[in-house]
Formats: sequence, C-alpha cells, structure tokens
Amino acid sequence: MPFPHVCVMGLGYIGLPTASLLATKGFSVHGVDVNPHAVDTINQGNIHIHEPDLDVMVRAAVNSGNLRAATEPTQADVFIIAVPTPIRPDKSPDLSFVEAAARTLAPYVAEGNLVVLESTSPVGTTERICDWMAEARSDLVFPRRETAFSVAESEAREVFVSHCPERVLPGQILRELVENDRVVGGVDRASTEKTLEFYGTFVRGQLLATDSRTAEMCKLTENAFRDVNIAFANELSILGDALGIDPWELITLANRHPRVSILQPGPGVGGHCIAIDPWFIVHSRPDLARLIRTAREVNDSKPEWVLDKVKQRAERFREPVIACLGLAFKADIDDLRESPSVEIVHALAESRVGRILAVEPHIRELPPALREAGVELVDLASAVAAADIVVLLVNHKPFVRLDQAVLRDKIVIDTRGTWR
Ligand code: SAJ
Repeated sequence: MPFPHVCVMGLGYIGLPTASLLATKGFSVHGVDVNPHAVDTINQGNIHIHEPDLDVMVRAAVNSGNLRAATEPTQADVFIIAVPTPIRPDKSPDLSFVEAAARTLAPYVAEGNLVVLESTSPVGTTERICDWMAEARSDLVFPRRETAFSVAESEAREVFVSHCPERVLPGQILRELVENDRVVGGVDRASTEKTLEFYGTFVRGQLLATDSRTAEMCKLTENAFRDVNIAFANELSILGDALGIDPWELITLANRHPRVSILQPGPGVGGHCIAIDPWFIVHSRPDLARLIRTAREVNDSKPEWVLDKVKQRAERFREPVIACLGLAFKADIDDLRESPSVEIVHALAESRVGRILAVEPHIRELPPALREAGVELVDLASAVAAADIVVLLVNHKPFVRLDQAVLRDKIVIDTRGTWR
C-alpha cells in the first residue's frame, strides 16, 4: 500500500466518516480531535454525531484496530485536514481552526508526505497552509504556486500540499464519499499528482485534476450556485404570496419546460455549507460578487418573512398554541447548525405571541437558547392535538406522512409545500 498511515485532523461530519472509511479499507488511521469527549466516544466504537450507518462503520473500524482517535497527531504518510471553516459575525472567514490544524501537524510532517485540506475554504487558503507549516519547519521545502516562470522550481519540493474539497451531502455521506467525483487541486503539479494517487485508492467517482485555487473556488461555486437558485425559489414564493399564486404549483408547471429546473422554496437556507460558503466569495471581492451577495440576503431574510406570517395569523388569538414542526436545517437529519427553523422558533418564543411547542424527532433535548426562551419540546401527536396554529418548518418523514385529517380546524403554515 503506497500510503499505509493516514492522520485525519478533525473528527466531525467529514473527518469521522473519512477516517472510518479509510480504516475499513485497510489504512492505519489516526484521528485527531480537540474534543476529548469525541475522542473517547470514538475509541469506544461509538459516535458523537448523527449520520445513517456511520455507527456501524466506526465500530468496525475501531474493532479492526485500524482506527484510533487522540487529541494529538502522529507521524503519517498523508494528513487530511477536515476542520470547520465558519464565518465571523461580520461575514468574514474564520480560518483559525485550519491554521491551528496546520500548525499542530507541522512538527509531525516529513519529507514526501502529503497534506490535504478538505475543509471548504476561501481562495488562497491551501497556499497559506504551506506558509503556516513552513514557519515551523524551515528544514522542509513546501510547494509554491506555479507560474509560467516557476515550474522548474517544483522539482525541489519535499512535502506535497493540495485541496480536495469534500462534497458529500449530510444523510448520504458514506455513499457519496466513495461515489462522488472529486476535484483535486495541488499547490503545484507534483502535489496534484500525489493527491490523485491517494484518492484513487478509495474513490470510485472520477478524480478531476486542477490547481488549489480553482479547487477552492470550485467548491464555493457549487454551493453558491445552489444558494442563488434557492434564493430564486424563495423570491418566487414571496411573490406568489403577494400575487395570490401557489408557488409550488407555479414551480411544478414552470419545471415542465425542458430547460427550466427551479429548486424548492422553504423557510430559509441553513446548514454549515450553503449559508456560509458564498460569503467566502463575497468577502474576497465584494465589488464583483453582486448576485451572490443578493442571493445570500434573500435567503437570510426568509425566516423573518415566515415569522411575520405566523404572527399575522396569531393575531386573532389571545394565547395561541403554536406547534412548530422541525428544527433541523433540512429533512431527516439531526443537524441544527445555522437552521432557519431554530431562528424562527426562537424569535417566536421571544416575541411572546403564545405558547410555543417544538417537535423534532431527531433530538432528545432542546438547545439551551430555545429552552431558556420557554419553548417546549413535545411529540408530534401531542403538539398537533394541542395546537391552534401548526407551522411546518422541515419536511421530516413523520411530518410528510402525517394524516392530514388531524390538521382540520387548525391554521396551517406550510413553509415547505409538503401538505399541498
Ligand atoms: N433547501 C431549500 N430548497 C431546496 C434545497 C435546499 O430551501 O430546493 C435548503 C435546505 O432546507 C437546507 C439548505 O437549503 O436548509 C441546504 O440544504 P442542501 O440539501 O441543499 O445542502 P447541504 O447544505 O446539506 O449540503 C451542501 C451540498 N452542496 C450542493 O448540493 C451543491 C453538499 O453536496 C456539500 O457537500 C455540502 O453542502 C457542503 O459540505 O458544502
């Protein structure tokens, strides 16, 4: 095996599935996380996040002896960085986790090793990783971006550094890790080659070679594309409401045109990807990224629009019971990160319009902010039975399957068009 030892930095939604997949394929994998609770949980063969079938794979990986978790890195042939890349309140990228990972692994890197950044990152981040590692390792040569004049220099490089953005959809991670095509961009061509060789050992999709800057922009482009298209759908739903047109019927009809494919409106865009990544593009050139910024603003303003709708319908009650179905950022997952539903439920509770019941089958307790605002977590049947107003925020399977007879005599606000 050309790369027997792999060290994965960050054991979250991307790092843990990647580490356990590699371990089950026979690599010796050392997973690193700053959270000692996550490390202990994984070493016992359990998981600290929700993803279908991941528990089975982690258990198999740990039992085989090929996967161990720790809070410190170790020497390896390949280092994969899969840490969060959030944005700050001012929408600028926060690269502190990537920088910390690069500086933490630098002492363990040796000549001939490959370092791959998988975290979604602003253009230029992979080159900055080289700079951060070089500060700690003057004994090693790190690759530099090739220009027409510097190609020959790449011969002298000793460590290979690339970007290979993750593209998996939460809920289908294990399948997509293997089957999706991957964009592979080295800081120089030798790094690209090395990275293609590594991913070729476990990815069944096609490997598409480019440079690190294009790979960084490509990932951001994919999510900005989706954001812009969801913003279009959300704008149609707002227009439809104002013009007395059902937006879901409208979109279904328009999509019968052979070259039209509109996405679905909803209560806003959540998650740690689509609601964040376009800002990396906007931040890099605010003067040029006008459409991408506007799409972000349209999607970010949708929760407020839903909130106003609920408040309008609540006006005729003195103390309405409002059942809010779903808190996750999308259907059939437990992930509440950047969830527009959480934002809506929190704002409803804070505005004291009535008693707020939340139904979220994938969690056992509410996030503290919702609990403190007075929201109650209840099961679907009791919530609907008690409610004057039912707000569908996430199209989780149990909500889709709900017998709609129970909604008779209720005011229904269906932000997903599920019960049409
Ligand atoms: N949404 C809508 N209407 C739609 C589709 C989605 O309102 O028609 C909302 C969802 O409810 C959710 C948000 O958009 O709040 C994002 O959901 P998603 O399913 O579109 O995407 P994510 O964030 O789960 O995963 C995305 C994927 N990117 C693309 O589809 C281009 C995934 O492949 C990426 O790996 C992931 O981002 C990531 O990590 O970047």
